Amino acid sequence: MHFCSSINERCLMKTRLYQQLLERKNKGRKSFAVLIDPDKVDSKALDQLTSLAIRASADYLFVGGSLVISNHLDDVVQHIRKQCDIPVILFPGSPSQISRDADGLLYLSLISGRNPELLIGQHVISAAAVKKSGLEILSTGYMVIDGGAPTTVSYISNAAPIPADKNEIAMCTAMAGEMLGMKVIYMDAGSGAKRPISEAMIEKVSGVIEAPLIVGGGITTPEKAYLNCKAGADVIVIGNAIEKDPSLIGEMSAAIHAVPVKAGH
Ligand code: 1GP
Repeated sequence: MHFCSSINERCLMKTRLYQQLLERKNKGRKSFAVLIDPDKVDSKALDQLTSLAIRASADYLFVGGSLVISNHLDDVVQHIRKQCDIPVILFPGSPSQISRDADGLLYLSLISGRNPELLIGQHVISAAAVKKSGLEILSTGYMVIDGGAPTTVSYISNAAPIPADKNEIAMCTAMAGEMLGMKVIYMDAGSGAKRPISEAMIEKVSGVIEAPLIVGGGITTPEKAYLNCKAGADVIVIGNAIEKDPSLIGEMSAAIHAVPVKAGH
């Protein structure tokens, strides 16, 4: 009894990030999320990334990776918090990747796969800890799309990705996720994908859902980021390209924010 009530006290459902995502979507304002993999940054690299993200007016910092071998997720999140007030959203590869110092958590269910562990199993195991964290929980229909080569996520998830040209499967998967109550849909070609998701698929999927649509995986140029947004992506996530060349943060952000907002806003 005591266990349940202490969890509930901590967790008066927060919705600030979700409301902001919805508001931006309604206005047609596109957002840029810089993905930081805790395994790939030391404090110097982190300082550089955060100062570039501040200068470029990046909207979100996503933190996470498929593996997270190192044990310094909390340190990374706390370090970012000291440097800037850009919202930090966890993008976990496993239930152990939780830090209370973040603002929110993409609570991922791998709806493109048929691995029950990643649809619901691990969620049950970690539910009490996640709820107790006090983080804003963004229930996310996570769809992995074939990016032309096996990526860490496709290997680790042990689930087949949606074929890159099967727009109908992607549409129906996203619709089903939304009808099941997921608040956001994330289409991911996987980190470092050879082929990012096509504009045709993004357009089709965004046309059949009202939930904010996050798109990432293999986006390496500002042009591609811009076209993805024009096709209907609401949030663009970029990790690999920025790891290789952090100065791209400015150009990516400018391209994403250059997409015209809807008339009247
Ligand atoms: C991966 O969507 C993210 O899960 C970002 O991919 O690292 O290829 O930018 P990249």
